[in-house]
Amino acid sequence: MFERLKSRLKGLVNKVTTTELKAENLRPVFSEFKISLVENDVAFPVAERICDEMEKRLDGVQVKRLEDRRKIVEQNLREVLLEVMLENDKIDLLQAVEKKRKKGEPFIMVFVGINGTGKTTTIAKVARFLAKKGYSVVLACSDTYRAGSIEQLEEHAKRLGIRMIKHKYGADPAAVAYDAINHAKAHGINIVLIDTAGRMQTNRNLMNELAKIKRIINPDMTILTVDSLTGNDAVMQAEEFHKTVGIDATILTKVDADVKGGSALSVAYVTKKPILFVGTGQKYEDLEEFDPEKFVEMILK
Ligand SMILES: Nc1nc2c(ncn2[C@@H]2O[C@H](COP(=O)(O)OP(=O)(O)O)[C@@H](O)[C@H]2O)c(=O)[nH]1
Ligand SMILES: [Mg+2]
Repeated sequence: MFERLKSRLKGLVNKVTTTELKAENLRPVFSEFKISLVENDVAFPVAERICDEMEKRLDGVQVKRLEDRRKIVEQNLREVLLEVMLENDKIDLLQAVEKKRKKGEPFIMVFVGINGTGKTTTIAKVARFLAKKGYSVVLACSDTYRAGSIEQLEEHAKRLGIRMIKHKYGADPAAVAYDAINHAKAHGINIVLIDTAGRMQTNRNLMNELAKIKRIINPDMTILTVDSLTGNDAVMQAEEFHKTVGIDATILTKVDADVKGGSALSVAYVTKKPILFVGTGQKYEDLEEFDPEKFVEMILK
């Protein structure tokens, strides 16, 4: 996972450690590093911010011993990366769910994103995660568009032993969600997870439709799933979905296959919204809570 980003960061630390810490010597090193970040899916403004900040911090620092210098470089890099990752509010999902439960209301989550990013799979994973925490869950198949979508979600629901609310193909997605919410209210179910049809962030009509669905349902949390393998496009999707529909958090999928790693750094930065989970495989248990501190430690190791 993220091998290339890790190796570029290591290369940078080695190079800077043997460079005199003066702006004119640091500049070419960081300008090369900036390019290598962008090549590994780090969005340009994020790469620029990291490099500018590092240059500013290291310029004029006087340390003789190589080992001390390495420590200073590493420590600054750790801090700068964390700053980039923490430019957003943290979300405590379980606390938010608990708050609604105490009020006797279901917690409503709607999942959005383009086709194939892993919405449906992720919903099944999140359903299992929440069920394991002791909450009751109902699924809503508001993807009434894509052939096979109802059967796909239904299969997950069966395997997980939870209810799914569905209408026919072509039905109004908001009506399905509405039914699921009423079902949850009537049966005291804690959480409603709503699947939606995938759409391209560039399709105005479909994006507006999603904004409309959201207004009708009024969810507690809107989650965007982005496929980390799509690199810079993942960042564009995040920006556009956030602008048109409004999202509260993202889930980055397929990080198990992502050798680059930059999208994790960038998606949170451009949306200013946290990454809630990362998807690490195709099985239900392949879902990890995302922790920016641990992520930074991992890429610097
Ligand atoms: N390796 C890997 N594959 C995933 C992950 N999440 C989803 N997938 C796969 O991505 C494909 C598309 O997933 P799906 O949930 O149907 O996407 P949707 O169109 O957004 O609903 C499926 O083959 C999933 O098994 C993940 O975290 N890792
Ligand atoms: Mg789907």
